[in-house]
Amino acid sequence: MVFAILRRGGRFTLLAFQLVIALGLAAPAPAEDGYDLWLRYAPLGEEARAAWAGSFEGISVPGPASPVMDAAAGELQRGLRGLLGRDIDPADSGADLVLATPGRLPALDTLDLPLADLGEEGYLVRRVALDERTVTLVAGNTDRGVLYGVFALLRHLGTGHSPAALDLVDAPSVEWRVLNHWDNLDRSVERGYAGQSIWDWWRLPGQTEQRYVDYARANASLGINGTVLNNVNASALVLTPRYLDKVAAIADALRPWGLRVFLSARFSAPVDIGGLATSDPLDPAVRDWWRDKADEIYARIPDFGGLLVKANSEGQPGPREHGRSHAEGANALADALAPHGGVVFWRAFVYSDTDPEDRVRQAYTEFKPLDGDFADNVLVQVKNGPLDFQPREPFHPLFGAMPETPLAMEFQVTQEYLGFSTHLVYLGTMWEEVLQSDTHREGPGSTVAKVVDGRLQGHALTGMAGVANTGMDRDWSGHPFAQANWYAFGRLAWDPDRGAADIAREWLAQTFSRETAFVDPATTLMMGSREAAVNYMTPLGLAHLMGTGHHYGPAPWVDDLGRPEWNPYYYHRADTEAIGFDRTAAGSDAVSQYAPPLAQRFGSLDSVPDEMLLWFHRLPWDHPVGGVTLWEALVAHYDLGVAQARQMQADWAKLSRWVDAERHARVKRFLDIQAREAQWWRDACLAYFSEVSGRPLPPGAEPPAHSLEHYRSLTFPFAPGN
Ligand code: GCW
Repeated sequence: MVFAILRRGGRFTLLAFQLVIALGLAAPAPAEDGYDLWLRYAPLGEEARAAWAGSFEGISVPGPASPVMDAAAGELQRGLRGLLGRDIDPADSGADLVLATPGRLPALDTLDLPLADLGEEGYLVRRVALDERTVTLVAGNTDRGVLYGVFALLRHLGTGHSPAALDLVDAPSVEWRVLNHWDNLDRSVERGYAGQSIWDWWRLPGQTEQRYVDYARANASLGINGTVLNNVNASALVLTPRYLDKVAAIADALRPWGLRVFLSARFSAPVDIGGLATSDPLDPAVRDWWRDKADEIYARIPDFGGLLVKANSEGQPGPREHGRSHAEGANALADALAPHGGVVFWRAFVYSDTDPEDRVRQAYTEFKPLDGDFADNVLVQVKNGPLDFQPREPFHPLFGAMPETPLAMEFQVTQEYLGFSTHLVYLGTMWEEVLQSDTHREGPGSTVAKVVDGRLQGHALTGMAGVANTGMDRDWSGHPFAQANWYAFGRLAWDPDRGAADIAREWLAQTFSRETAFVDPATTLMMGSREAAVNYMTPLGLAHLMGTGHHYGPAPWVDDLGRPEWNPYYYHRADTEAIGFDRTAAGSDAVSQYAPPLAQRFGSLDSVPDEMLLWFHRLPWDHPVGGVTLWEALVAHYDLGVAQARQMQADWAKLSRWVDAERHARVKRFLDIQAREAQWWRDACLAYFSEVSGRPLPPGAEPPAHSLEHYRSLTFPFAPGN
């Protein structure tokens, strides 16, 4: 009964609350399905509401109507309605909440505001005196700046901050903050674990969905300003007129939220859909074709962002077939986009299927000599590590090593190698670790973050890309906590120096509950989750032990595939003597691709961090690690990973009173799967390493639940995302 009243809200809510408190019960949160993400705008408590009483009586937007300002004002009304429980009037004048740019409200110039430092997308939210009244001003130099300011204001309230602290001034450090969808035109999603693609290509352009708008709102709330709609393993069809009409319809839906559309381009498109005999980037007909194509795109989408290209990688066509370099390939497209202000993101994720060089060295070998050869509107997009989105890798050695070229960061939000959307793995910590790594390229303190945001080497064109984890699942990302990775990506793209813990707290407060008694332990749970996954999957610098193709579960034994680097065995090389990949000068010498202080640190057994040990070194099983043998240390790490996964179950169980029953139960079931799979990972890997090393498990260690044959026999047809 009490619950029914609560759900109905309105006047009975207070009464019901009092009743609940009187009875000493905790009020259960109403059922939620996760669709609203972190934009739930759950009601503030009475005290917090009271603190905001007298503010926000009406919204005024001086100047002409615009889609972005309409979006901003509408979101503000929606948010304040949820948070404060009252409807805020849209009013032309007399309102105490003013959304403005200097162009819209010339009086701003008299207020001595730091607008000059805010660029096109920065914002300022502050109490100011205007026309002899005190108002809350949300200002930017453009409507988009104001939109981001509105979301900052709502975040301020939504995370429980007080009016006294309301002075928000911020601008993005990175110019292009972009999601990459690996979504195919048939709505399958490569490495997608949250259902079909949200882009309903078949029904477009006639039918656009509310989901597109809600997707754009979510991105805008984080400051994400671009989205690449289709997979980098691209079909050239997306560049045909029929599909460009569909793309234009999506662009129209996203535009009011400051989100610009990009496409992945297949390098051979001039042949595939253009009827040309070649796609040689230096061929004049090919260059004309790309120019015409750009004109055709911009005629439909005047603010089109540009093109993303995966070339000469994993079977994709590229300039190499024509004897041209990646720079020559990128520049052909860049020249076509330049007159329209478009950019090219050219991926550095290349490794050849004919090259015997250590796979993790190949991108650097190929791209480093091209520094300075790329056109001004090209960003080279580099994955965070030199292999492929592993639970842990060192940062990619290209960061800092191409001073003449803007390098965009590519993170993978979707959890291809991290338990799909079944495991709770907060990636904020991983990304913080990468961004705060010191490249030492321009002396100490030359962090990857400073390379990416252009500070270190003086680039204005900058970018960060995140491979999206969205799909048609009601909660967008498949796992309630997978939403946190989308959130963290957006916040780090805006400011690569933000801390992962802060971001986790912010997300938790808006997504579940603002109570410290919830946020503190839940933050601890999130912050430890990635290390847990490293421990139960690939500890001590191991990598790529996942099942081939689908990347689900352990398969370190695979060693019989056509190409060496397709095999997990390639990465660990375990035998009776030793385990690990020798990347020192005595081995593949991948260490030499890092700046000298790091090459030395990683290359020497005295200084290499344990987390990177077997990434850089091949070592005998008895090698001492922290007072025990390497074999014992490996077993201990796997055991720790399992213990950590179990601890997450226990910790989450304690938080039920703060979370609605639906989402709490869903997370619980996922954590149960995760704990079982952690055990599976541990057992399968230890069974295998025990056999190849010829070493029994150390005394006291729990024997694997099954034989190695059992683990080897498991197959996973229809694993998602493959
Ligand atoms: O991580 C690997 C994936 C491929 C992906 C590729 C890439 C889109 O296994 O599915 O292809 O990287 O980043 O291009």
